[in-house]
Amino acid sequence: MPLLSPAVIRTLALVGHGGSGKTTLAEALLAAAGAIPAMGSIEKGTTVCDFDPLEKKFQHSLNSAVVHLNHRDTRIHLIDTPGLPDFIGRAIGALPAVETAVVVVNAQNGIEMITSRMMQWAANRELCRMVVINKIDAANVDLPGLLAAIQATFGRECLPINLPAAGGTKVVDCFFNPSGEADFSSVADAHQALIDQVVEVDEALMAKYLEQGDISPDELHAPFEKALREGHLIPVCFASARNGAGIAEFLDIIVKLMPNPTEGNPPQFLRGEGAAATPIHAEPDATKHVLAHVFKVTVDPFVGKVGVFRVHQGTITQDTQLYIGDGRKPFKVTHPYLLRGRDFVETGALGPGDIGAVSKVEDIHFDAVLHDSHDEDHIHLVPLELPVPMYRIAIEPKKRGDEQRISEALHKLAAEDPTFRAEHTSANETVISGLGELHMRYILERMQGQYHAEINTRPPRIPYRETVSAGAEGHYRHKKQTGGAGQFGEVFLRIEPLARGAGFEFVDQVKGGTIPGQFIPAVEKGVRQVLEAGPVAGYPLQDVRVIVYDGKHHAVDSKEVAFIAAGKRAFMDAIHKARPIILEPIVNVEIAAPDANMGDIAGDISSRRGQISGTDTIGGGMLAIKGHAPLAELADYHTRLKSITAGRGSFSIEFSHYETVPAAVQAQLAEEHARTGHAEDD
Ligand SMILES: Nc1nc2c(ncn2[C@@H]2O[C@H](COP(=O)(O)OP(=O)(O)OP(=O)(O)O)[C@@H](O)[C@H]2O)c(=O)[nH]1
Ligand SMILES: [Mg+2]
Repeated sequence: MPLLSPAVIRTLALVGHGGSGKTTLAEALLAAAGAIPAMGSIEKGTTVCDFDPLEKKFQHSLNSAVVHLNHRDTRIHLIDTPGLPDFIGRAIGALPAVETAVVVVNAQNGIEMITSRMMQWAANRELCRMVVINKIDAANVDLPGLLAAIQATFGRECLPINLPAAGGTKVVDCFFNPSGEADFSSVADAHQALIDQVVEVDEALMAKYLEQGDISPDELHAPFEKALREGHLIPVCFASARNGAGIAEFLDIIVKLMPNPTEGNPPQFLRGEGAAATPIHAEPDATKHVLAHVFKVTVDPFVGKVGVFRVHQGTITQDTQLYIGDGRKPFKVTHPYLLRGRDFVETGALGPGDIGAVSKVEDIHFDAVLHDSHDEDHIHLVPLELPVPMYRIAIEPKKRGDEQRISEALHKLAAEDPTFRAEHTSANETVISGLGELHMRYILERMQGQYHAEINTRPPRIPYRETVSAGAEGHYRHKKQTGGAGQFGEVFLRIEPLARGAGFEFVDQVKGGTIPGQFIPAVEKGVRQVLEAGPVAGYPLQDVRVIVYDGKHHAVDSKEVAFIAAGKRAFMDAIHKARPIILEPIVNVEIAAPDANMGDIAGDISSRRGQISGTDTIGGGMLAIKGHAPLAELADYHTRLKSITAGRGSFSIEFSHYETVPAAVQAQLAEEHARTGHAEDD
């Protein structure tokens, strides 16, 4: 395949709520364009885009899938994205790869949570947008009502570009057609409304229009693109992926009206970091240096690591050497591929606007910039607004010896998924986090199915700490006489509480060598052993100062071990007298939720020993609610918020500070430790 001009390339992402029919729509478009002999179905697990075994099992897309098809000498790259909230990171991740976001709305369900979110995310990235109302064949749909709701919610710029006709079995064009019969509304009115909207972005054309009364579609092309770019026009079209209504028409709209790579808003890249970063724009020019952005990475057991990218500038051929971000070592492309679901189609060249893939490149990662000149480094995309993974579970291998395999699997899964994280926590466990229960189930199934890692899960431990709330004296004399050589060391120390977050201080105030200088490190070592597990419930001790001020030694029997033991015991002696307490992490919580749920959310947070500190309106009837609460009280918050807000709420937390736990909690933690802690000591 020779290099195509950007003028004959279109890139679109199908986005929208789960079950709206995106994958089926992609299937219908592939079939209508002759790219596949016949449509597969979700129910049979035979679609091009949901090729993963887990997608077939869940009957939902779990990752973005790329297909290309040809229509009227134009190459269309389509990205089918997941609509389930748990997998939304992969849909957001795909937005920088396209000129147009096609928001698919389920005619049966109307506007849903992800519909609104995607309209907003796409607008934030300045993408051209269009709406497809799918499932117009289904029973009990109110299409005029839905169109009105879309206009009321997303603005008057949402204008029908075709209308259902013949009882929803076909659609009639309203842009090129000045008149015709539709099931509702009027083709003539819709035509008029589109022209009025488009000419508004071009004063000269507006004047001509007012004078002549009509304008040819050719003259409207440039202002149409401008209106799309400016968000002044969001075309709405109707379709049924099931009975084929509006599918051929949708292909024509894509080719004739949707922006090619020179007509959209190019994504913003930055050169450099932080405040010093300067914005740069890629130019869709095949002769310039290569600039491509990796928006999807998969690790396939057969083809290895695959990086899927959008070319924004320059040309990639089999001979191109590409650098990954700031990396110094280029790789040779060798096989540039176009994609069709799971199939790789080798191609001669990928130019601006193309979406392609390379395989077996170890260092490639999500959000990487690929370029072909080593002075073009430090370029990255303006960061994506990805949801922060908040659903956390702790994992451990079922079998000893599997640790390495699990750690490798986690690493590979994290490279694929920007909303999945794995960390080793300060409570000394491996915690994985994602966007919800389904997301975690998917990860665990992959761990087991693909990486043969058998694991147990449980709720993550809370990283409690211990400290003291008063000063106290401590003393210990370590004396042992067993057979020949003895052990002797004696330590006097004093402890003082420090401010929250101050950590630990060790002060040597020994005068006159009562503890010889060479043994002070041993005393400190003994003291530090206690820090690892405090006396109340075995949590690390912090915010305490230890001042060693006196002791005794013996010319022959004083040894390092003796002072380690004495330091440790003297410190423990002091802590018991210094009213030890348990501290718990307090986190800042930010919740996005519908206005109407404010009362329930505030009540729920206060029942969790938390507090709301303020709210901001964020549009779309949503509030940003800020507050704080103990981390320990938020273990099931994900589920709770989901039920309070009927799935519309989301939240994020970040560590704020440590505070003393209530006495009842302290007693309970101490009791649990007494019960289980000793088992570990044996
Ligand atoms: N009646 C009718 N059903 C449809 C149509 N399009 C899709 N469906 C059905 O709707 C269900 C969901 O379709 P999908 O294509 O999986 O929806 P999706 O938007 O890809 O869903 P996610 O992958 O979860 O985001 C399936 O059972 C389809 O058969 C349509 O035009 N009419
Ligand atoms: Mg799908």
